[in-house]
Amino acid sequence: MIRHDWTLDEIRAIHDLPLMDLVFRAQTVHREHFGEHEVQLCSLLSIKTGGCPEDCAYCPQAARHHTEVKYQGLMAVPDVLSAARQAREAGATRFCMGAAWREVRDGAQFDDVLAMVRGVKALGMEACCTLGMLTADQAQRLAEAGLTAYNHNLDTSPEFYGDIISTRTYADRLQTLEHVRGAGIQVCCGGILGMGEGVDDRCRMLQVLATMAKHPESVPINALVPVDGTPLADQERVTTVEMVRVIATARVLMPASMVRLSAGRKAMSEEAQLLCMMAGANSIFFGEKLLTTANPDYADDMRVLETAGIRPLEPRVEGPAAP
Ligand code: SAM
Ligand code: DTB
Ligand code: SF4
Repeated sequence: MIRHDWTLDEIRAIHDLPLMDLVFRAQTVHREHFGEHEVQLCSLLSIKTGGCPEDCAYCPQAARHHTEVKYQGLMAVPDVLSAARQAREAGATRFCMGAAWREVRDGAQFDDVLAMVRGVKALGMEACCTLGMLTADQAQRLAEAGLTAYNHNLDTSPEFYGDIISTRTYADRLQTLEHVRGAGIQVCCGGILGMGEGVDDRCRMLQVLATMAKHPESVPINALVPVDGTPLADQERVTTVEMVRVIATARVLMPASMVRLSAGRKAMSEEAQLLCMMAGANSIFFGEKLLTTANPDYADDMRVLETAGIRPLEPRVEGPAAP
């Protein structure tokens, strides 16, 4: 049964269960909805990098943070599609394109992004974008281009949000998510752990997600990658158990959603990553880079999955099969 009325107390009680009970419960729910030992491999590409006017405290791409990220304007459509083709050959079934924009603006650049979406879909992959805020009309145009999902994270609880971002509000975020939903595009929405938030903030964020009229189909859980030059550069890393608790809780609350173990894997041991998968994570980003920061080696990832008997998810989207 999928519930949409979780209270904060209920969520906190699940989160705080003894770890064995929590992981057992999450595993049980996971097996009811995802029978196979499968993990979806997604590939991420930064199609426009750096120079962002927003002030997200975690982000190396904010212009006001002096980081090593180099500005790069919107990539050309053929270059993006050749990266997508390579990702498909390496086993990705979903290709996610990220742009360091505050919001989408209509014009030639957005038209290019629509062409990228059409091209990725034509390769037989799921297409996902994260481009900042969207209007209802822009969401509609992305839907018409065939976009599978739109990523727009809440990042944290409504209460802690103001400590992290001041240039746009929680309500702005929720509105973009409504536009995505309204256009019939799948919602990909999650957050980041390790920004100095409390356990209640983590549970509150999960509550906002799990009480939506329709749960996000995709819930990325990122561990903060602290980047020099950002205000969060010196944050302590989250522990494995903290990650596992949030992933397991997300799995219990949103049984049918893909829970994605997203940023931060590079700093996690293989065993820690496998524990996250046992707790309900069923997708990872693979490839040497996330948007601007490092990700584990491809060969290492494949070895870990293979030794654990975890299979990469087969493509499910119609379109030409991978060679
Ligand atoms: N500019 C768009 C936006 O913010 O909606 C899209 C790109 S933005 C980089 C996508 C997401 O990446 C953010 O919402 C945040 O959750 C995640 N992210 C960014 N920097 C991160 C970091 N240093 N560690 C973990 N996650 C991060
Ligand atoms: C998400 O939640 N995590 C991805 C994806 N959505 C776009 C991004 C992670 C970015 C990590 C920092 C970087 O590499 O710049
Ligand atoms: Fe800009 Fe997105 Fe980074 Fe915020 S997270 S600074 S909106 S690129």
